[in-house]
Amino acid sequence: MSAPLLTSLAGSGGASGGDRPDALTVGPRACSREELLGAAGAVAARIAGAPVVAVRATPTAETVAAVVGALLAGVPVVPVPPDSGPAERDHILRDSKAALLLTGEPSEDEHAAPVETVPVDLAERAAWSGAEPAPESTAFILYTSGTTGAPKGALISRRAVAADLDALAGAWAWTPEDTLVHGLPLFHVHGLVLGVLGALRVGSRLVHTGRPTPAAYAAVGGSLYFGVPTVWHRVVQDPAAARALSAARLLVSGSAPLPAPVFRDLEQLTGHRPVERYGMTETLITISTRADGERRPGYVGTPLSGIRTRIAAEEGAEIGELQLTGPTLFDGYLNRPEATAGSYTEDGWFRTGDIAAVEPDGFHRIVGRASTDLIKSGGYRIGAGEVENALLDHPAVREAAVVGAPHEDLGQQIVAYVVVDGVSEAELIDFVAGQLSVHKRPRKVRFLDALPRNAMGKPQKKLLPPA
Ligand code: MCA
Ligand code: AMP
Repeated sequence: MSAPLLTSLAGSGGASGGDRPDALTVGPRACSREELLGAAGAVAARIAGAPVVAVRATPTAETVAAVVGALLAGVPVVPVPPDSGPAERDHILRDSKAALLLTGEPSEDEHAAPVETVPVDLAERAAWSGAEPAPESTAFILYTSGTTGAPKGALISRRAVAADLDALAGAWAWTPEDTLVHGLPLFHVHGLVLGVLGALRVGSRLVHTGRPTPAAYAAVGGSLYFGVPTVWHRVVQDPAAARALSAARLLVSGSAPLPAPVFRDLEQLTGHRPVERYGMTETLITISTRADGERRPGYVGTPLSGIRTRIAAEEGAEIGELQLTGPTLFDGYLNRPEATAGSYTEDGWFRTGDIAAVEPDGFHRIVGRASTDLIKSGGYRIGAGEVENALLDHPAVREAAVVGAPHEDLGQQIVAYVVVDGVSEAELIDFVAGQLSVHKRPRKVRFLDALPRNAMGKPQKKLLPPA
C-alpha cells in the first residue's frame, strides 16, 4: 500500500499523542488534527467515487477540510478562487467537468453555476477507512493563466506534491516543531500546496491569518513564515510588525522576484536574511536557498533534491530559458494536448518561459520572463490575453491591450490601454473585476484613439505610451 500523502493526519487518531486543539488555525477557527480528520472524513464519504470535485477556496478551515476530504477519497480537487466572476468560474467548472462544488458558505450567485453545491460542516465527524490512493493519481487540477485565452488546468499528481514537500522540508529544515504562518490564498500552489499540505505532511502547526497583513503576521509568533514579495514589501513598511518577526526561525519569499531592497530591509529589521525560492504551478517549487546555506539578494539558490536544471542559452550567452526535469513536474494540461506538448523540449525538459542565469557556484538568478504577456501582480500570474478578452466583452470597448507595468508594491500592476465609445475607467475596472477574479482587474486604464499596430495590423505593445 502507498504511504499516506498527509502523513501527520494518519497518526492523529490519538495514538501519536502529538495532537493539539489548535493544530490548524484559519482566521478565527482553530481545530485539532483529529477534528480536521473527522470533518474531512465526512466530506470524503459524501464525494467518494466522484470523478473530480471543485472547492470554493475561501480562506477558511472549511476549505482545508474540503481539500483534505477530497484527497482522502482520491478525488481530484479543483480550487475555485472565491471572488472569481461568472466567466472565470464557469470556465473552470466546465473545463474540469466538476459536477460538485464543496463550499463552507454558498455565495449568492452560485445557484447559477453549472454544478451541485455540497456544504462542508466542520462539526461533522466520520471515520474514513478507504485505501490510500495511488501516488500517480491526480491530487489537483490547478487553473493557471497562459499568455492568451482562458486559464488551463494543470494536472498535479500526489507523487509530485509529496516529492516537493519532502524536498522543501529538507531545504528549510521544516519539522513538527515549527509553527507555519501565512495568509495566502488557498487556490494556488503557494498558499494551498506548500502552505496547507506542507504543514499537514510535515506535522507542523499551521496558522493561516485570513489575509497576509503585517499586523496579522506579527501577532502570531510563528517560526516559519511564507509570503509573496508584496507581503514582505508591506512588512518592511511597518517596522514594528517587521521587528516582531525577529524571533522566527525562517522567512520565505516566493511566487515573484523579491526586490533586493526588500531583502536588505528585512535583514535590517528582523535580523533574518530571507530564503527565496522559485517555482511554477506546472513544476511546483524547484529551486530554493536553504536553511543551512547562503541567502543572497536577487538569487533563488540551487535546485531542490531530485530536480535538474539547464539554461537554453544562445551560443556564447550566459542567460537563456530555464528548463527543468524532476519528480515534481505536472502531468500536462487537462484537455490541452497541444499546449502540453508545447511546454516540453524535444528531449523532454519542461520549458519554464523564465529567463535565468546560473553562477559558477550553482546559484540561480531569475532575470525575467520570455513573454511580457504573462504578468505577475502581487504574486498572482495573470495572462494579458485573458484580461484583454474580458475588456473586449464590454460593449463599449473596441480595442484593448493589457500590459504589466513596474510597480513598487505589486511588482507589476495591470494597465489596460483601450479604444472605447464613452465608458469610464472605474466602470471598466469593475467590469473586469466582475467577470474574472478581482486581482485580474486593471489598476489603471489609459484611453487611446487607436492602438499602435504594425503593417500586419498586429498591436505593438512596445509602442504604447508609458503607463
Ligand atoms: C478593490 N477591490 C475590489 C475592487 N477594487 N473588488 C471588486 N471590484 C473592484 N473594482 C477589493 C477586493 O475585493 C479586496 O477586498 C480588496 O479590494 C483588496 O484587493 P486587492 O487590492 O486586489 O488586494 P491587494 O492588497 O492588492 O493584495 C495584495 C496581496 C495579494 C494580499 C499580496 O496580491 C495576494 O494575496 N497575493 C498572493 C498571490 C499568490 O498566492 N500567488 C501564488 C501563486 P477584500 O479585502 O475585502 O477581500 S502560486 C506561484 O506563484 C508559484 C507556484 C510560486 O512560486 O509560489
Ligand atoms: P504561477 O504559475 O502562478 O505559479 O507563477 C509562476 C511564475 O512565477 C514563474 O514562471 C516565475 O515567472 C514567477 N516566480 C515564482 N517564484 C519566483 C521567484 N522567486 N523569482 C522570480 N520569479 C518567480
